[in-house]
Amino acid sequence: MISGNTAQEFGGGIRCRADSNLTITNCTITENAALHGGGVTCEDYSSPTITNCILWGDVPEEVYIESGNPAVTYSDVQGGWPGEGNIDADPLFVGGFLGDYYLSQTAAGQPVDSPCVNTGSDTAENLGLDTRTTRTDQVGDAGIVDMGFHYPIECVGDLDDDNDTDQADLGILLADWGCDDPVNGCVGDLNGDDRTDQADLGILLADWGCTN
Ligand SMILES: [Ca+2]
Ligand SMILES: [Ca+2]
Ligand SMILES: [Ca+2]
Ligand SMILES: [Ca+2]
Repeated sequence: MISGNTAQEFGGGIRCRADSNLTITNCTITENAALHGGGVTCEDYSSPTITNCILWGDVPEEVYIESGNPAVTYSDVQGGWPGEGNIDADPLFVGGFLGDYYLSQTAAGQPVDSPCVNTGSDTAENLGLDTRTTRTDQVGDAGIVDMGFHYPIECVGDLDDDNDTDQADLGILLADWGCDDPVNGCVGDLNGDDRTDQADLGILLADWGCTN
């Protein structure tokens, strides 16, 4: 996940220099900015291999070539890029448990499917990404791999960060019951509204027994 970076001159997200032939796989490169190549810049005969990536919303463009020949396939590139499996379509990011760049999917409750779902180069299992997710409901990637970054799957009720949702987490929530603190937040708050109440208890109980 490469986002929110800026560079004064070249390569807001990634700057490839000095014959760099790096491999960039299942990355989301978005909202980066530079004078040239907000997403990726290729200089000094650099030819990165970019696969299953999303390059979207970088300023002023996604890929800038000073010299080199990037091999881009099975990727979503704003403005388009030649290569097998490439698309040029809004990836339809949605916010979720761990960040802002999950992919919209009807199976997870959003109204439409992102064009980046099931459009990668291989199966999620073969790439080791079936244990990670692009879905806001944290169901692991299945079938053909989705383009872009995959978030880790975490227990949403895990308040003490020991990778499970159990009595210890319930104890923390109940000890914080009634907290309402928009300034400092509440340790038992699971839905981000700076209160610890029935809504959070519901989330925790729905996640009861989760381990990862
Ligand atoms: Ca998939
Ligand atoms: Ca826990
Ligand atoms: Ca525990
Ligand atoms: Ca809450």
